[in-house]
Amino acid sequence: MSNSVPAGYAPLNSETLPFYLCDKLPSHLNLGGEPAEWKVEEVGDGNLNLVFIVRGREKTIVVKQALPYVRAAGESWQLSLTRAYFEYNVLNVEAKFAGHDLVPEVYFYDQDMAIFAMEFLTPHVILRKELIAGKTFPSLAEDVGIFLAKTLFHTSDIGMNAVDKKALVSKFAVNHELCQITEDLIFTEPYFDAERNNWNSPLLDADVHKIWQDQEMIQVAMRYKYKFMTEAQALLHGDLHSGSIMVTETETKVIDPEFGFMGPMAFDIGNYIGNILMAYFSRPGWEQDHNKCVEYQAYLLQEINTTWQVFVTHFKQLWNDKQQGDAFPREIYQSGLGMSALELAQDTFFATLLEDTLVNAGLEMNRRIIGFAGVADFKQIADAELRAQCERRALKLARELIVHAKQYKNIDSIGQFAQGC
Ligand code: SR1
Ligand code: MG
Repeated sequence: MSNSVPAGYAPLNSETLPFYLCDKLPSHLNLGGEPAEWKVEEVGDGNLNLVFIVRGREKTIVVKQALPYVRAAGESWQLSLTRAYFEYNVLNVEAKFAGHDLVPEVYFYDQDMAIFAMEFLTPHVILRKELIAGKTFPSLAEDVGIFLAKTLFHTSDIGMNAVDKKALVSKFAVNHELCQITEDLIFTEPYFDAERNNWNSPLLDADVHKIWQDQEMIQVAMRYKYKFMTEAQALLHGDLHSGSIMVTETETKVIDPEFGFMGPMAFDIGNYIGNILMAYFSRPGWEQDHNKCVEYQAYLLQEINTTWQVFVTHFKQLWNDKQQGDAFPREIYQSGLGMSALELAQDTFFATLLEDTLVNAGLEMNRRIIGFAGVADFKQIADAELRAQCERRALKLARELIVHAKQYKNIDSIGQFAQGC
Protein backbone atom coordinates (compact mmCIF):
# COMPACT_ATOMS: atom_id res chain seq x y z
CA MET A 1 0.00 0.00 0.00
CA SER A 2 1.27 3.42 -0.88
CA ASN A 3 1.53 6.28 1.60
CA SER A 4 0.79 8.91 -1.03
CA VAL A 5 -2.65 10.46 -1.59
CA PRO A 6 -4.37 8.66 -4.54
CA ALA A 7 -5.35 10.84 -7.51
CA GLY A 8 -9.03 10.02 -6.88
CA TYR A 9 -8.97 11.15 -3.23
CA ALA A 10 -10.81 14.21 -1.95
CA PRO A 11 -12.02 14.86 1.58
CA LEU A 12 -15.81 14.90 1.63
CA ASN A 13 -18.21 17.18 3.44
CA SER A 14 -21.90 17.17 4.28
CA GLU A 15 -22.77 18.56 0.84
CA THR A 16 -20.59 16.30 -1.33
CA LEU A 17 -21.01 13.03 0.60
CA PRO A 18 -24.57 12.14 -0.62
CA PHE A 19 -23.51 12.45 -4.27
CA TYR A 20 -20.44 10.32 -3.67
CA LEU A 21 -22.57 7.73 -1.87
CA CYS A 22 -25.28 7.42 -4.49
CA ASP A 23 -22.67 6.04 -6.88
CA LYS A 24 -20.92 3.88 -4.33
CA LEU A 25 -23.51 2.37 -2.02
CA PRO A 26 -24.13 -1.32 -2.69
CA SER A 27 -27.63 -1.83 -4.11
CA HIS A 28 -28.87 -3.72 -1.03
CA LEU A 29 -28.09 -0.67 1.11
CA ASN A 30 -31.04 1.51 0.27
CA LEU A 31 -31.17 4.60 2.49
CA GLY A 32 -34.51 5.64 1.01
CA GLY A 33 -35.45 8.90 -0.70
CA GLU A 34 -33.24 11.07 -2.91
CA PRO A 35 -29.59 11.77 -1.95
CA ALA A 36 -30.37 15.50 -1.92
CA GLU A 37 -32.79 14.95 0.99
CA TRP A 38 -30.44 12.82 3.09
CA LYS A 39 -29.47 14.53 6.31
CA VAL A 40 -25.71 14.48 6.81
CA GLU A 41 -23.95 15.49 10.00
CA GLU A 42 -20.18 15.44 10.62
CA VAL A 43 -19.80 14.15 14.18
CA GLY A 44 -16.12 13.14 14.40
CA ASP A 45 -14.65 14.13 17.75
CA GLY A 46 -11.69 11.74 17.69
CA ASN A 47 -8.09 12.66 16.94
CA LEU A 48 -7.84 11.41 13.38
CA ASN A 49 -10.81 11.15 11.01
CA LEU A 50 -13.98 12.58 9.56
CA VAL A 51 -17.09 10.74 10.75
CA PHE A 52 -20.50 11.38 9.17
CA ILE A 53 -23.96 10.21 10.09
CA VAL A 54 -26.08 9.94 6.93
CA ARG A 55 -29.83 9.71 7.49
CA GLY A 56 -32.03 8.59 4.62
CA ARG A 57 -35.78 8.10 4.77
CA GLU A 58 -35.43 4.41 5.59
CA LYS A 59 -31.95 3.80 6.84
CA THR A 60 -29.12 5.60 8.60
CA ILE A 61 -25.45 4.73 8.18
CA VAL A 62 -22.11 5.98 9.47
CA VAL A 63 -19.37 6.93 7.01
CA LYS A 64 -15.78 7.35 8.12
CA GLN A 65 -13.09 8.95 5.98
CA ALA A 66 -9.39 9.27 6.74
CA LEU A 67 -7.65 12.59 6.22
CA PRO A 68 -4.05 12.77 4.99
CA TYR A 69 -3.09 14.31 8.34
CA VAL A 70 -3.90 14.03 12.06
CA ARG A 71 -7.15 15.92 12.55
CA ALA A 72 -6.34 16.93 16.12
CA ALA A 73 -2.97 18.40 15.11
CA GLY A 74 -3.67 19.86 11.67
CA GLU A 75 -1.91 19.51 8.33
CA SER A 76 1.57 19.88 9.80
CA TRP A 77 1.28 16.27 11.11
CA GLN A 78 0.95 14.25 7.91
CA LEU A 79 -0.47 10.74 8.13
CA SER A 80 -1.15 8.30 5.32
CA LEU A 81 -4.67 7.33 4.35
CA THR A 82 -4.02 3.60 4.71
CA ARG A 83 -5.52 3.60 8.19
CA ALA A 84 -9.00 3.31 6.66
CA TYR A 85 -7.89 0.04 5.05
CA PHE A 86 -6.61 -1.31 8.37
CA GLU A 87 -9.68 -0.24 10.30
CA TYR A 88 -12.00 -1.87 7.76
CA ASN A 89 -9.96 -5.08 7.80
CA VAL A 90 -9.59 -5.29 11.58
CA LEU A 91 -13.34 -4.76 11.97
CA ASN A 92 -13.90 -7.72 9.65
CA VAL A 93 -11.50 -10.01 11.52
CA GLU A 94 -12.94 -8.96 14.88
CA ALA A 95 -16.48 -9.58 13.64
CA LYS A 96 -15.46 -13.01 12.38
CA PHE A 97 -14.30 -14.04 15.83
CA ALA A 98 -16.34 -11.91 18.25
CA GLY A 99 -19.50 -11.54 16.13
CA HIS A 100 -21.71 -8.57 15.35
CA ASP A 101 -23.05 -8.56 18.89
CA LEU A 102 -19.77 -6.89 19.84
CA VAL A 103 -18.47 -5.40 16.58
CA PRO A 104 -20.42 -3.16 14.14
CA GLU A 105 -21.17 -4.36 10.64
CA VAL A 106 -19.22 -2.72 7.80
CA TYR A 107 -20.89 -2.19 4.44
CA PHE A 108 -18.23 -1.13 1.93
CA TYR A 109 -14.70 0.20 1.63
CA ASP A 110 -13.26 2.46 -1.07
CA GLN A 111 -9.48 2.50 -1.08
CA ASP A 112 -9.03 5.57 -3.31
CA MET A 113 -11.22 7.70 -1.07
CA ALA A 114 -9.93 6.08 2.17
CA ILE A 115 -13.51 5.71 3.26
CA PHE A 116 -15.80 3.03 4.60
CA ALA A 117 -19.42 2.82 5.68
CA MET A 118 -20.71 0.99 8.69
CA GLU A 119 -23.69 0.30 10.88
CA PHE A 120 -25.22 3.29 12.68
CA LEU A 121 -25.27 2.38 16.34
CA THR A 122 -28.29 3.74 18.14
CA PRO A 123 -29.01 4.55 20.94
CA HIS A 124 -25.39 3.68 21.78
CA VAL A 125 -23.21 6.32 23.42
CA ILE A 126 -19.42 6.47 23.81
CA LEU A 127 -18.48 4.69 27.05
CA ARG A 128 -16.11 7.44 28.20
CA LYS A 129 -18.97 9.97 28.26
CA GLU A 130 -21.14 7.56 30.22
CA LEU A 131 -18.41 6.85 32.77
CA ILE A 132 -17.93 10.58 33.28
CA ALA A 133 -21.71 10.81 33.81
CA GLY A 134 -21.44 8.11 36.47
CA LYS A 135 -23.52 5.48 34.67
CA THR A 136 -23.25 1.73 35.23
CA PHE A 137 -23.49 -1.06 32.66
CA PRO A 138 -24.55 -4.54 33.76
CA SER A 139 -23.02 -6.43 30.81
CA LEU A 140 -19.98 -4.29 30.00
CA ALA A 141 -17.33 -6.32 31.85
CA GLU A 142 -18.66 -9.59 30.48
CA ASP A 143 -18.80 -8.17 26.93
CA VAL A 144 -15.33 -6.64 26.95
CA GLY A 145 -13.83 -9.76 28.60
CA ILE A 146 -15.38 -11.94 25.88
CA PHE A 147 -14.33 -9.56 23.10
CA LEU A 148 -10.74 -9.69 24.34
CA ALA A 149 -10.74 -13.46 24.79
CA LYS A 150 -12.20 -14.22 21.36
CA THR A 151 -10.24 -11.73 19.28
CA LEU A 152 -6.91 -12.37 21.01
CA PHE A 153 -7.21 -16.15 21.26
CA HIS A 154 -8.34 -16.79 17.67
CA THR A 155 -5.62 -14.62 16.11
CA SER A 156 -2.78 -16.04 18.22
CA ASP A 157 -0.56 -19.06 17.62
CA ILE A 158 -2.52 -20.81 20.35
CA GLY A 159 -5.80 -20.62 18.45
CA MET A 160 -4.85 -20.13 14.80
CA ASN A 161 -2.67 -22.22 12.52
CA ALA A 162 0.80 -20.86 11.86
CA VAL A 163 0.30 -20.11 8.16
CA ASP A 164 -2.81 -17.99 8.74
CA LYS A 165 -1.25 -16.30 11.72
CA LYS A 166 1.88 -15.32 9.79
CA ALA A 167 -0.34 -13.99 6.99
CA LEU A 168 -1.99 -11.69 9.56
CA VAL A 169 1.43 -10.58 10.80
CA SER A 170 2.44 -9.70 7.26
CA LYS A 171 -0.83 -7.93 6.39
CA PHE A 172 -0.93 -5.73 9.48
CA ALA A 173 2.83 -5.04 9.65
CA VAL A 174 2.12 -2.41 6.99
CA ASN A 175 0.22 -0.40 9.62
CA HIS A 176 3.61 0.84 10.82
CA GLU A 177 2.66 4.52 10.73
CA LEU A 178 -0.05 4.08 13.35
CA CYS A 179 2.19 1.76 15.34
CA GLN A 180 4.77 4.51 15.36
CA ILE A 181 2.25 6.96 16.76
CA THR A 182 1.70 4.54 19.65
CA GLU A 183 5.41 3.91 20.06
CA ASP A 184 6.09 7.65 20.25
CA LEU A 185 3.03 8.85 22.18
CA ILE A 186 2.76 6.04 24.73
CA PHE A 187 6.20 4.62 25.18
CA THR A 188 8.65 7.47 24.48
CA GLU A 189 7.39 11.03 24.68
CA PRO A 190 5.96 11.01 28.23
CA TYR A 191 9.46 10.12 29.46
CA PHE A 192 11.34 13.19 28.17
CA ASP A 193 10.65 16.82 27.43
CA ALA A 194 8.94 16.14 24.09
CA GLU A 195 7.43 19.08 22.23
CA ARG A 196 4.02 17.42 21.86
CA ASN A 197 3.59 16.69 25.57
CA ASN A 198 0.62 18.47 27.07
CA TRP A 199 0.02 18.22 30.81
CA ASN A 200 -1.85 20.23 33.40
CA SER A 201 0.83 22.90 33.69
CA PRO A 202 2.05 24.51 35.88
CA LEU A 203 0.31 22.44 38.57
CA LEU A 204 1.87 19.15 37.50
CA ASP A 205 5.25 20.53 36.38
CA ALA A 206 7.15 19.18 39.38
CA ASP A 207 5.49 15.75 39.10
CA VAL A 208 6.33 15.49 35.41
CA HIS A 209 9.94 16.62 35.89
CA LYS A 210 10.29 13.97 38.57
CA ILE A 211 9.05 11.31 36.14
CA TRP A 212 11.73 12.30 33.61
CA GLN A 213 14.32 11.49 36.29
CA ASP A 214 12.72 8.20 37.31
CA GLN A 215 15.17 5.77 35.80
CA GLU A 216 13.55 2.74 37.41
CA MET A 217 10.20 3.48 35.72
CA ILE A 218 11.67 4.66 32.41
CA GLN A 219 13.72 1.46 32.01
CA VAL A 220 10.52 -0.58 32.28
CA ALA A 221 8.74 1.71 29.81
CA MET A 222 11.55 1.20 27.29
CA ARG A 223 11.46 -2.57 27.80
CA TYR A 224 7.72 -2.58 27.11
CA LYS A 225 8.19 -0.38 24.06
CA TYR A 226 10.49 -3.09 22.73
CA LYS A 227 7.93 -5.78 23.55
CA PHE A 228 5.25 -3.74 21.75
CA MET A 229 7.48 -3.49 18.69
CA THR A 230 8.53 -7.14 18.60
CA GLU A 231 5.93 -9.44 20.18
CA ALA A 232 3.49 -10.31 17.38
CA GLN A 233 1.21 -12.39 19.62
CA ALA A 234 -2.26 -11.61 18.31
CA LEU A 235 -4.31 -9.12 16.30
CA LEU A 236 -4.79 -6.15 18.59
CA HIS A 237 -7.50 -3.56 18.43
CA GLY A 238 -4.60 -1.24 19.16
CA ASP A 239 -6.52 1.62 20.82
CA LEU A 240 -8.95 -0.05 23.20
CA HIS A 241 -9.85 2.86 25.44
CA SER A 242 -13.28 3.91 26.68
CA GLY A 243 -13.64 6.23 23.66
CA SER A 244 -13.47 3.18 21.37
CA ILE A 245 -16.47 1.46 22.94
CA MET A 246 -20.14 2.34 22.49
CA VAL A 247 -22.73 1.18 24.97
CA THR A 248 -26.37 0.97 25.88
CA GLU A 249 -27.75 -0.51 29.08
CA THR A 250 -27.56 -3.95 27.51
CA GLU A 251 -25.18 -3.76 24.52
CA THR A 252 -21.48 -3.16 23.97
CA LYS A 253 -19.87 -2.47 20.59
CA VAL A 254 -16.16 -2.05 20.04
CA ILE A 255 -15.32 0.51 17.34
CA ASP A 256 -12.30 2.34 15.87
CA PRO A 257 -9.59 -0.35 15.49
CA GLU A 258 -7.47 1.66 13.03
CA PHE A 259 -4.38 1.10 15.21
CA GLY A 260 -4.81 -2.68 14.80
CA PHE A 261 -1.72 -4.81 14.22
CA MET A 262 -0.18 -8.02 15.49
CA GLY A 263 1.21 -7.14 18.89
CA PRO A 264 1.32 -8.18 22.55
CA MET A 265 -2.07 -9.17 23.99
CA ALA A 266 -1.36 -7.27 27.19
CA PHE A 267 -1.37 -4.00 25.28
CA ASP A 268 -5.13 -4.18 24.53
CA ILE A 269 -6.08 -5.46 27.96
CA GLY A 270 -3.84 -2.95 29.74
CA ASN A 271 -5.14 -0.08 27.63
CA TYR A 272 -8.71 -0.84 28.61
CA ILE A 273 -7.92 -1.32 32.30
CA GLY A 274 -5.79 1.86 32.33
CA ASN A 275 -8.77 3.82 31.04
CA ILE A 276 -11.14 2.40 33.65
CA LEU A 277 -8.56 3.34 36.27
CA MET A 278 -8.52 6.89 34.90
CA ALA A 279 -12.31 6.98 35.26
CA TYR A 280 -11.69 5.84 38.86
CA PHE A 281 -9.13 8.55 39.66
CA SER A 282 -11.01 11.34 37.89
CA ARG A 283 -14.22 10.57 39.80
CA PRO A 284 -13.74 13.19 42.55
CA GLY A 285 -13.58 15.78 39.75
CA TRP A 286 -17.08 14.84 38.65
CA GLU A 287 -18.90 13.68 41.78
CA GLN A 288 -19.02 15.96 44.79
CA ASP A 289 -21.01 13.65 47.03
CA HIS A 290 -18.30 11.62 48.79
CA ASN A 291 -20.38 8.49 49.34
CA LYS A 292 -21.56 8.40 45.74
CA CYS A 293 -18.01 8.95 44.56
CA VAL A 294 -16.67 6.04 46.63
CA GLU A 295 -19.53 3.82 45.56
CA TYR A 296 -18.89 4.49 41.86
CA GLN A 297 -15.16 3.96 42.31
CA ALA A 298 -15.90 0.57 43.88
CA TYR A 299 -18.05 -0.24 40.86
CA LEU A 300 -15.17 0.63 38.52
CA LEU A 301 -12.72 -1.60 40.42
CA GLN A 302 -15.25 -4.40 40.26
CA GLU A 303 -15.55 -3.84 36.50
CA ILE A 304 -11.79 -4.32 36.15
CA ASN A 305 -11.84 -7.52 38.20
CA THR A 306 -14.78 -8.98 36.30
CA THR A 307 -13.34 -8.05 32.89
CA TRP A 308 -10.09 -9.83 33.72
CA GLN A 309 -11.84 -12.90 35.20
CA VAL A 310 -14.20 -13.20 32.22
CA PHE A 311 -11.28 -12.80 29.83
CA VAL A 312 -9.25 -15.55 31.55
CA THR A 313 -12.21 -17.93 31.84
CA HIS A 314 -13.16 -17.60 28.17
CA PHE A 315 -9.62 -17.65 26.85
CA LYS A 316 -8.92 -20.81 28.90
CA GLN A 317 -12.10 -22.46 27.64
CA LEU A 318 -11.17 -21.73 24.02
CA TRP A 319 -7.68 -23.07 24.73
CA ASN A 320 -8.99 -26.27 26.36
CA ASP A 321 -11.28 -26.91 23.39
CA LYS A 322 -8.90 -25.84 20.64
CA GLN A 323 -8.72 -27.77 17.38
CA GLN A 324 -5.86 -25.82 15.80
CA GLY A 325 -2.94 -23.56 16.72
CA ASP A 326 0.65 -24.78 16.67
CA ALA A 327 1.66 -23.28 20.00
CA PHE A 328 0.92 -25.49 23.03
CA PRO A 329 0.02 -28.32 20.60
CA ARG A 330 -2.83 -30.71 21.19
CA GLU A 331 -0.49 -33.68 20.73
CA ILE A 332 1.40 -32.63 23.86
CA TYR A 333 -1.34 -31.33 26.12
CA GLN A 334 -4.62 -32.94 25.13
CA SER A 335 -3.22 -36.44 24.73
CA GLY A 336 0.47 -36.47 25.77
CA LEU A 337 1.27 -34.81 29.11
CA GLY A 338 -2.40 -34.30 29.86
CA MET A 339 -4.64 -31.68 31.45
CA SER A 340 -2.60 -31.00 34.59
CA ALA A 341 0.34 -29.99 32.38
CA LEU A 342 -2.02 -27.79 30.36
CA GLU A 343 -3.22 -26.11 33.56
CA LEU A 344 0.36 -25.42 34.57
CA ALA A 345 1.16 -23.98 31.14
CA GLN A 346 -1.94 -21.78 31.37
CA ASP A 347 -1.15 -20.58 34.89
CA THR A 348 2.29 -19.47 33.74
CA PHE A 349 0.83 -17.84 30.63
CA PHE A 350 -1.79 -15.84 32.56
CA ALA A 351 0.68 -14.82 35.30
CA THR A 352 2.94 -13.24 32.66
CA LEU A 353 -0.03 -11.74 30.88
CA LEU A 354 -1.31 -10.15 34.11
CA GLU A 355 2.09 -8.63 34.84
CA ASP A 356 2.36 -7.23 31.29
CA THR A 357 -1.25 -5.99 31.42
CA LEU A 358 -0.59 -4.01 34.60
CA VAL A 359 2.53 -2.40 33.13
CA ASN A 360 0.64 -1.43 29.98
CA ALA A 361 -2.22 -0.01 32.08
CA GLY A 362 0.28 2.18 33.95
CA LEU A 363 1.93 3.33 30.71
CA GLU A 364 -1.46 4.27 29.23
CA MET A 365 -2.29 6.33 32.33
CA ASN A 366 1.05 8.16 32.23
CA ARG A 367 0.70 9.06 28.59
CA ARG A 368 -2.86 10.36 28.94
CA ILE A 369 -1.75 12.67 31.75
CA ILE A 370 1.61 13.80 30.35
CA GLY A 371 1.51 13.26 26.58
CA PHE A 372 -0.15 14.67 23.47
CA ALA A 373 -3.49 12.86 23.67
CA GLY A 374 -5.21 13.51 26.97
CA VAL A 375 -8.59 12.17 28.04
CA ALA A 376 -11.79 14.05 28.84
CA ASP A 377 -12.02 12.28 32.23
CA PHE A 378 -9.23 14.57 33.48
CA LYS A 379 -9.07 17.36 30.89
CA GLN A 380 -12.67 18.42 31.31
CA ILE A 381 -12.50 18.81 35.08
CA ALA A 382 -12.98 22.58 35.28
CA ASP A 383 -11.07 23.16 38.53
CA ALA A 384 -7.38 22.80 37.57
CA GLU A 385 -6.29 22.17 41.18
CA LEU A 386 -8.86 19.43 41.70
CA ARG A 387 -7.85 17.96 38.33
CA ALA A 388 -4.19 17.98 39.41
CA GLN A 389 -5.05 16.14 42.64
CA CYS A 390 -6.86 13.45 40.64
CA GLU A 391 -4.02 13.18 38.14
CA ARG A 392 -1.35 12.95 40.87
CA ARG A 393 -3.12 9.96 42.43
CA ALA A 394 -3.38 8.32 39.02
CA LEU A 395 0.33 8.90 38.38
CA LYS A 396 1.10 7.27 41.73
CA LEU A 397 -0.78 4.10 40.81
CA ALA A 398 0.68 4.16 37.28
CA ARG A 399 4.19 4.12 38.71
CA GLU A 400 3.30 1.31 41.08
CA LEU A 401 1.88 -0.77 38.23
CA ILE A 402 4.87 -0.15 35.99
CA VAL A 403 7.59 -0.73 38.55
CA HIS A 404 6.01 -3.39 40.78
CA ALA A 405 3.67 -5.26 38.43
CA LYS A 406 5.27 -8.58 39.32
CA GLN A 407 4.14 -8.26 42.94
CA TYR A 408 0.47 -8.27 41.97
CA LYS A 409 -0.49 -11.91 41.73
CA ASN A 410 -4.17 -11.21 41.22
CA ILE A 411 -6.08 -8.33 39.75
CA ASP A 412 -8.04 -7.54 42.96
CA SER A 413 -4.96 -6.35 44.77
CA ILE A 414 -4.46 -3.34 42.51
CA GLY A 415 -7.78 -2.04 43.85
CA GLN A 416 -6.33 -1.95 47.35
CA PHE A 417 -3.37 0.15 46.17
CA ALA A 418 -5.69 2.42 44.15
CA GLN A 419 -7.80 3.05 47.27
CA GLY A 420 -4.64 3.95 49.19
CA CYS A 421 -3.65 6.56 46.60
C1 SR1 B 1 -2.38 11.32 16.93
S1 SR1 B 1 -3.48 10.19 17.51
C2 SR1 B 1 -3.48 10.34 19.22
C3 SR1 B 1 -4.20 9.28 19.91
O1 SR1 B 1 -5.54 9.23 19.46
C4 SR1 B 1 -5.91 7.90 19.21
O2 SR1 B 1 -7.18 7.62 19.69
C5 SR1 B 1 -4.85 7.04 19.87
O3 SR1 B 1 -5.14 6.81 21.23
C6 SR1 B 1 -3.65 7.89 19.68
O4 SR1 B 1 -2.60 7.56 20.55
MG1 MG C 1 -9.86 6.23 17.78
